[in-house]
Amino acid sequence: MYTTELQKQAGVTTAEPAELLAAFEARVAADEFIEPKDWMPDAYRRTLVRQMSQHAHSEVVGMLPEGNWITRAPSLRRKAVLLAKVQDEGGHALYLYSATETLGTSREEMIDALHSGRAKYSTIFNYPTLTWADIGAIGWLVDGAAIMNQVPLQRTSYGPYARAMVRICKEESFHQRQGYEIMMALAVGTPEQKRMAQDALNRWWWPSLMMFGPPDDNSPNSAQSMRWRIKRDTNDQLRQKFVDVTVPQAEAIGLSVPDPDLKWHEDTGHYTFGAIDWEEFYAVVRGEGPVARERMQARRKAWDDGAWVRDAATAHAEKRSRRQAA
Ligand code: FAQ
Repeated sequence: MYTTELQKQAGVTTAEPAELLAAFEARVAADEFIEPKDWMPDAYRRTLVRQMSQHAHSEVVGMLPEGNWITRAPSLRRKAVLLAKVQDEGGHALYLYSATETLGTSREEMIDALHSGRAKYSTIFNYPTLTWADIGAIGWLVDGAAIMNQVPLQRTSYGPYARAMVRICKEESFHQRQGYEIMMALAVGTPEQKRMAQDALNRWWWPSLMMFGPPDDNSPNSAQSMRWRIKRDTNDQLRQKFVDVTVPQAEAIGLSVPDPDLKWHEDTGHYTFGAIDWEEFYAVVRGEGPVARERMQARRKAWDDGAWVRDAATAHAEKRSRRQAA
């Protein structure tokens, strides 16, 4: 009764009641949301904690490359917009950490996994931001890729994750537009500004395509995550959509995508594109990205510097609950 074919397929290692598993699978297949107090297989919970916490870490580490440019934004308007965007990313991390906590993993455990190098975050944030045009490229391409991946996650099977995504997607869409607007302004600026915009596109294009993860035939988690409707599209499907949408945007502002093999196919309505350097991707995943060490040092320092705030908040909460009890 306990070890069934269904359990094996689901990657369930501990004995879990077949009836519960079948009811869970049926709910997922009927597109019902699974909620925190509902029964779920251990492997489903683990997969969610892995993906959601990595997603949260990406948001928080993702504040660093852009935060670096707040003091150097070229005008007050640009500074205010960038400040708001970076704060939004911090907010996204908070919704995602909170949603992950509903699965029984504390924020401290997640942060510890990030700081000790056990947890991943998106490879894209291990590349440096060299010029102001990089801020445009990040908004346009990185937030653009993030939206492509996150719009389907509004229908992911875990309720708290799906609901967090609704607000995140609204904000990401503003981020994408502000980035594209920076690129538009540079593209019609001086020859030097246009060169900067093209240089940023050249450096961020391929890492943005890598954000979607390894190709489907080399993506160990995809099949199960698709079956459980945690992921609604595969890595390659989303990457293709991103290329199809983004190439015309580059053309519209007179920039060229740095891929000599890029080709439009009228019959399929899709582009084909050149080979992605997966060696580079795996090296960055292993922590060998150009600024990976710097990123982790900055996160650890922020955590240590914030210790007094956490201590003060805990002391305040204790004082309040003692007062309420009295
Ligand atoms: N970087 O089997 P799969 C943003 C890992 S948010 C690093 O295909 P899965 C907002 C993967 O974890 C950007 N590692 O894995 C923003 C797995 O390792 P594991 C983040 C990667 O989970 C914008 C292994 O490779 N978005 O940008 C990457 O089914 C601007 C095998 O891969 C999300 O996290 C990568 N790029 O699919 C903020 C969205 N790709 O864990 C600031 C939610 C793969 O087994 C500024 N996540 N790996 O040890 C997802 O949709 C999925 O987790 C994927 C990967 C698609 C990222």
